[in-house]
Amino acid sequence: MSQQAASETYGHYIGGEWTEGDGSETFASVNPATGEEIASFHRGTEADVDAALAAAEDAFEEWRTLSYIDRAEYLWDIYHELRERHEELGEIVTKECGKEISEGKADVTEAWHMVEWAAGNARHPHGDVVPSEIGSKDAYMRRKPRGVIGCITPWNFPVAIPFWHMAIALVEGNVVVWKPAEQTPWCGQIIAEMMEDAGIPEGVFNMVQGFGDAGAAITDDERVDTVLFTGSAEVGHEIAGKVGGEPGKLAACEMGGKNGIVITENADLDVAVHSAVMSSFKTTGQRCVSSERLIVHEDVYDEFTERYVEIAENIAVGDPLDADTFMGPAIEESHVEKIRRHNELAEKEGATVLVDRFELDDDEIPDGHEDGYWVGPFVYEIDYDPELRCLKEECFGPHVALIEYSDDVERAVEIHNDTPYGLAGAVISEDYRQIHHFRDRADIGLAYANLPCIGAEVQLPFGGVKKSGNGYPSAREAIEAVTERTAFTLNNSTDIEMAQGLSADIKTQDD
Ligand code: UN1
Repeated sequence: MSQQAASETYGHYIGGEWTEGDGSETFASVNPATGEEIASFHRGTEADVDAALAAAEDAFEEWRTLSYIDRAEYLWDIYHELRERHEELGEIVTKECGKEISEGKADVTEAWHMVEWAAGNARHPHGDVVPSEIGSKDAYMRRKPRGVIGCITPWNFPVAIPFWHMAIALVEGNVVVWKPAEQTPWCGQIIAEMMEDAGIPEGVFNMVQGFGDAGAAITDDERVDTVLFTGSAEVGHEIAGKVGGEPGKLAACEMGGKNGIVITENADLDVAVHSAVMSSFKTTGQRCVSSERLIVHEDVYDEFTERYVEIAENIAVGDPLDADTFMGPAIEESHVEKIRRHNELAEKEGATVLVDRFELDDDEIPDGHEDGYWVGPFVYEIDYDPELRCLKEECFGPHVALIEYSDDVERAVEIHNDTPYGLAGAVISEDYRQIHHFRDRADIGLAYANLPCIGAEVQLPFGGVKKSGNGYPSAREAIEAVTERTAFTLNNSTDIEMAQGLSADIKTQDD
């Protein structure tokens, strides 16, 4: 499928074949900036997932016997295609999920970075040579693929995150059954076409389009060895809970955050305002790393607030295909309603609203985009109180609390850590001691200093603590979730000699 979506209804990719699947229902991909339908897709059923898992299982034996480097060759083709089609695919991302065009293109760039990392890593060492207590023994840590990997990916990075999961899983010798987000099936279709174009052997990669029921059919099936999930905390915890009860099965879940930025009395306020605006409003606040809490020292609070509010009042919300836009629409109508509920909750809990552009004026909505899912910034100040739900619950929108603090950075970090989440955060300060305190004591997986808390590069571990994730961050560490380690020991002698001083003498009754 090219950039011109066609009128046919697209299907699933199972066992190397395109299929309409077993169900009769279809669903549409909708452009959130216009409300227009882009294309129609068959909705996957349990039977479709069953067929995909069977195809994957059949393909595993042959795929795992290829060398790492041969498997990576398929991925290099995809790497080149992603680069060659950068502009076109960036526009598709923007049309399907509403991120402004530089973000649409960055999504594709992040995808090829991950493919490059995973395919390049095929030529890097994959285990360790480990010393033995016994001179005649060689000990190694070796890896082998786990088998069938179920991948469930979100709409907000519809090209990048599928490759976070699948590039690594495939190069490591696993087979994949993938369900793209129901909001971004067009990106799913294109990625599946790329896998087909690259000649990935049949059954090694399978895609089932659909909703949560298809996702649950993947995660619940005993043929799945690892579930890789990126998405909402509700779904992620359900998956982690269920899979945790199944011996031998693993779930690596990356979920949301209630991310905070600490702006100390020693902050450079240009850096602070720039970082905060980027963190709260890029992607219309719909990154799992977006910041919804700004924790600002009383000495700089008034100046920071004035400058931040001035930008929030004027930030360009509009057509995401227009290069002058900073914020596109929300993903769907129900998400606009969710953002409304969070804004209302903050007001109910005593917030002083400083910017309320939730309902944009008619003249702010570009022509022809009246049916888009528009929201603007909502900024409020509120006194810190550990009981406040608005400071703890993730909105996933341009919904930002300003919290003033006194005292030292220790106090700011205490407030910062008072959420059930722990994904990303930043400190803005010119004082290295404050920076290091934040680095060491903020309960998060991704910590930044004098930067926005978004925009991680793929070669870093990406993942959170507490409610944000269960410890299998992307890139190198994701390999842990899709491989088994074997401790392999070889005796080079004909004598058997044991470690720990354990006797190897066999004694009989005659001794
Ligand atoms: C997400 O927020 O859902 O760090 C993923 C970033 C991106 C990935 C974000 N590289 O902002």
